[in-house]
Amino acid sequence: MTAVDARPATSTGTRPGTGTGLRFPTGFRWGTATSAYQIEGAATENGRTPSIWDTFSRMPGKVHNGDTGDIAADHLHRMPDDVQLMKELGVTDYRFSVSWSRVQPTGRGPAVERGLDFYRRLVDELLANGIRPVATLYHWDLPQELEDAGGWPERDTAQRFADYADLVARALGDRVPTWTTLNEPWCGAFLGYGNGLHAPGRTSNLAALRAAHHFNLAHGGAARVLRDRLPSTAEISLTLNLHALRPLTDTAADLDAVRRIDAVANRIFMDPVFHGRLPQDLVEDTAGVTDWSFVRDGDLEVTSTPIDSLGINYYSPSVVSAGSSASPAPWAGAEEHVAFTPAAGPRTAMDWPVDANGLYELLTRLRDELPHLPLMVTENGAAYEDYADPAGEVHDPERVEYLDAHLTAVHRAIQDGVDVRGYFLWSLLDNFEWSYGYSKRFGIVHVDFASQRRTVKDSARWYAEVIARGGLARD
Ligand code: GCO
Repeated sequence: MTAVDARPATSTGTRPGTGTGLRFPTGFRWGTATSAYQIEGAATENGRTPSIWDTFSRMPGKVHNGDTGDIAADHLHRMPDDVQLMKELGVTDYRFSVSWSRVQPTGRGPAVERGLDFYRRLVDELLANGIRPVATLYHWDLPQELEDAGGWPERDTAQRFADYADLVARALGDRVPTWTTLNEPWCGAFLGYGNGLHAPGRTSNLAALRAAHHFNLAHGGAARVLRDRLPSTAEISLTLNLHALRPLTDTAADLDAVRRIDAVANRIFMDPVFHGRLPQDLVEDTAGVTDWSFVRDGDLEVTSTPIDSLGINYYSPSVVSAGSSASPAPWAGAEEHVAFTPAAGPRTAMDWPVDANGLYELLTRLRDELPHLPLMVTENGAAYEDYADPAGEVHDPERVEYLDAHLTAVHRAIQDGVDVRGYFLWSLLDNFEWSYGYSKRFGIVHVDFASQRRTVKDSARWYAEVIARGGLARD
C-alpha cells in the first residue's frame, strides 16, 4: 500500500457545529462500499468454488477484454492495508459483501471455516480501527452449483440462501451490527435472467420474474433467520436500486410508460417487501409471460417480514415514454410499450447522466411511502477516466463534483424530513466493474491492477474532509 495521509492537514475549526456549510446530523454514517467478487480475488483459495460470475466472465464476449475477478484488487491478501486506508479517510462504516462460494462452497452443507476466517479477520480489523462493519450477504455471486440446479428462478434457491444466512450470522453475528440480505435484486433478476448482460447470462422474461419473486422470498426468509440468530440490537436491511423515473412528457401515454417501469423495476420489490402484496398492475402487464402461480400461499407474509432500514443505490435517472425499446431489454415484456431517452447533461465514463435530483426524488418518495423506515444511501458514485500522472497523483475533479452534488441532494432530503442515516460511497477501490471488467474505475482510491499499488485520488481527500467536517463546505 502507499502510505498516504488522506486526512486534511487542518481540520480544526471545521468540526460539526463550528463552521459554515451543509451540516449532516450528528451520528450520520459516512461509509464506503465494495463487493466480494469485485475486489477480493483469490478465486480458488481456501476451498472457494466458482460462482456464476467466475463462470460468466469466462464465456467469450461477456466481459470486456475477457477480464475476470480471479485477482481483482487482491483485497483478500491486502485487507489490513485497505482497512488502514479507510481509517485514514476517517470513514465510520464499511459496507462489504460476503462471498457465498467462499464460506459455503457449492451453496449447500456446512460452512468452510477457512472461508469464514477471512470475514472474521476483516470484521476484527475494522472494529479494531473504529470502523463499523455493514455486511451484505449477496452481491450477485451465486454458487455455480446452485445455478446448475436452476438458480434464482427455482424456489429452492431461496431456502438455500436462508441456510447460508444462518451460517454467516453464527460466525459474525456477535460483531456485525448491520446486515443487508441482498444487493440490487433487480440486477440479479433482470440483467442476470432477463437480458443476460450479467451472470448467469440467461434471457427469459419468465425466468426473470420467477427470479424476482424468489429474491423477495430469499430476503424475507433470511431476515427471519437473522432476527432469530442475531442480538436484538442488530439492524436488518435490504438494498434496492430503485429506478428514478421521469416521463418524457406529461401525456397520459408517457405517464403510463412510467407506471409500467415503476411496476417491473421498483414495486415488484417494494410491494412484496413492505406491503405484503404483488402489484396488481404488474400481474396484469405480465399476463402474457406468467400467471404468477409460482407465488404460493404464505409467500407474501415471508417477503414482508419487518426490517429495520432500507438501502438505496443510486447513480442516475431514466427518462421514459410510450414507444418500444430495442431488445433485448430487461423489462419482462414492458419494453414493447416503453422507450428510454437519454437524459440531457453531463455524463460519466459509463455514459450515465449526472443528475442528483433523481436521488432527492427517490428519497422523498420513500419518505412519503414509508415514513417510519430509516434509509441509507448504500451506493452512490461515478466512473471517470482516471489515471495516475507521472507525479503519482490522480486528479478526479468530475468525481468530486458528482459526489458534492449528490451529497447536497441527500442533505436537502434530510432538511425536508427524510430519515437518511448514512451515505456509502461507491467505491473504496477501483475494481471489477462486472461486464465492463477493469475498464471502468469507480474508486476513490486508484488501483494499478498490474502492481496492485493503491493511490489515493483527490476525491478521497475531499471525502476525508467532508467526513472530518461533518458535511459539505460552502464558501
Ligand atoms: C451495483 C453494484 C456495484 C456496481 C456499481 C457501479 O450494486 O450496481 O452494487 O457492484 O459496481 O453499481 O455500476
